[in-house]
Amino acid sequence: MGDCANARMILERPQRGHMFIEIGCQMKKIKLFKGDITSLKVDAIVNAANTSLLGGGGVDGAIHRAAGKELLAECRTLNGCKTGDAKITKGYNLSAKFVIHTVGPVWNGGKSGEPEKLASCYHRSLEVAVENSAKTIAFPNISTGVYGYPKQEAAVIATQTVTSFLENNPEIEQVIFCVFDNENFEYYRELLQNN
Ligand code: AR6
Repeated sequence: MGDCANARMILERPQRGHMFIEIGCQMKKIKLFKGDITSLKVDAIVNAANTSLLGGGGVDGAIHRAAGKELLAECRTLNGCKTGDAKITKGYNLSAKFVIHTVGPVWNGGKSGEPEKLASCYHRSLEVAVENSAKTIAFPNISTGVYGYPKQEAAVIATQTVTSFLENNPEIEQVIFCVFDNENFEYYRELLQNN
């Protein structure tokens, strides 16, 4: 973990139910945002997809709806994606230039490599971002919806993996953790303030 001894939190005025929290970790490179990831103006948003990459519910459905049909057309050319890996497309009608599609593990009790696969999602997504010169990236809480990963354990893996990647890859300027529910919001706020 980096030197986040000076961590501080700035609560910005919530707008239309959205809330940004700025944490003084990693030279303020990490932010917490509560709301819809498709509303974010960043270089890349990450999609919690499935191995087909052909769309689904949850955040995947929201991203495909907001990006438009061209996103699905490009996804069809990618031949799917393995769990823990990530592939990139354009963002089409989104404000984000790119969508990085990653496939989280389905929770199966935790002894089937789920933590390593979830960490790999965050790590590979950031590697793909660097390869494509994306400097600002927003992540949803991968696997914590339909795939059933316990939210607190997932938040620990997400924050640790991103923090350690940022330590070694200064070209990434900002990572936004986009939470959608209060439970995840509280877990992330706690973790980001205390690390
Ligand atoms: N913006 C940000 N976060 C969202 C949004 C949104 N618009 N909508 C939902 N979330 P899930 P998974 C949060 O189920 O668990 C799909 O069908 C949601 O509250 O979207 O990785 C795929 O095609 C939760 O915290 O993804 C796969 O089949 C988080 O996003 C499967 O679901 C992830 O929930 C993947 O399951």
